[in-house]
Amino acid sequence: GTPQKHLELGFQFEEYMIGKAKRVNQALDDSVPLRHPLTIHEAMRYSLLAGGKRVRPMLAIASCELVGGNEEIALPIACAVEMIHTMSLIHDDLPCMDNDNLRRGKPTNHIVFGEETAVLAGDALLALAFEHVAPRLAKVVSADNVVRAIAELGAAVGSDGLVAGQIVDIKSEGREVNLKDLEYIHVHKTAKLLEASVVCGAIIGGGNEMEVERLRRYARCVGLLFQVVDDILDVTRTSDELGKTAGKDLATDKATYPKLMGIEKAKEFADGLVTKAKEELSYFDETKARPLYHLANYIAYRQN
Ligand code: GRG
Repeated sequence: GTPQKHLELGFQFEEYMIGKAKRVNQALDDSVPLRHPLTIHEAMRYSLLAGGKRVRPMLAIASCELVGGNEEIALPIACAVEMIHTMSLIHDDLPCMDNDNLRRGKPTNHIVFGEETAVLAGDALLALAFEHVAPRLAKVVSADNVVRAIAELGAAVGSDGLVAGQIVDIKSEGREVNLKDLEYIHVHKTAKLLEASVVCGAIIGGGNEMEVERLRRYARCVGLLFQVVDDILDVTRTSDELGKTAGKDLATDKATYPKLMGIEKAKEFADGLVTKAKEELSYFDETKARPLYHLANYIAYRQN
């Protein structure tokens, strides 16, 4: 079906997203009270509350709701994945990594607070993610499922997850990157945490093995899709802005999908991924699966 069809059925995706984002932002705000030592908590709050899209929390909540859970029980895991995401952005922006001055339209953490504090703010947010989630989950699900969710989160971060993607990305700088390398980087840097968000949501919501597995496959497609679309947007955005046919990425060394397969093939690849993601959802009740269906569309057709 088309997005319109779902709207006709009375589901307002934008309202859904705005409502969830509000709830998540409030919970994140509460999760790091300003206290001694002031600098570190200011630095953590600065990046955590800098206004990201909150895609990962929304995936966690929607997945939890799909298998029978609710927003309330998904909130701790929703916060945890955003804390992890934020810390990865802080570290990614550091001078020793990407050396970026701007993030989410604001000066990066190390620009505002200095490098030492930015490193520590990232470390503290990573630790907080686990500290925050464990006791709260233990109140609503079995100890077994708490352990499963926490292991899933850990795996998404570590040397088979985000860190793997980042190290391969860094080490491939200045070298020729083929499609297989590029996919490895994106699956690890981006898809793993999206996958953990969805899977943890499903575990907390009480999903059975088959449901968790379907949702994992949905998330893998959406995760890769996220990056392919990002690459495409980089090209179209820049060429729109400059009124040129070639975008920024085509001019730099960084490997991207449009660069390696051409813009048309990259768009076809993205279409295939969104179709596959939706196929995984077809196993679930159509009405209940609407938020995840729309989230896949949102990721596929977003403009930023
Ligand atoms: C995780 C221990 C640990 C260290 C960090 C730096 C690093 C290792 C990994 C890099 C991970 C990274 C920056 C991946 C890119 C992820 C990505 C797609 C970011 C953009 O996400 P959006 O569009 O951003 O959801 P907003 O700002 O909306 O939240």
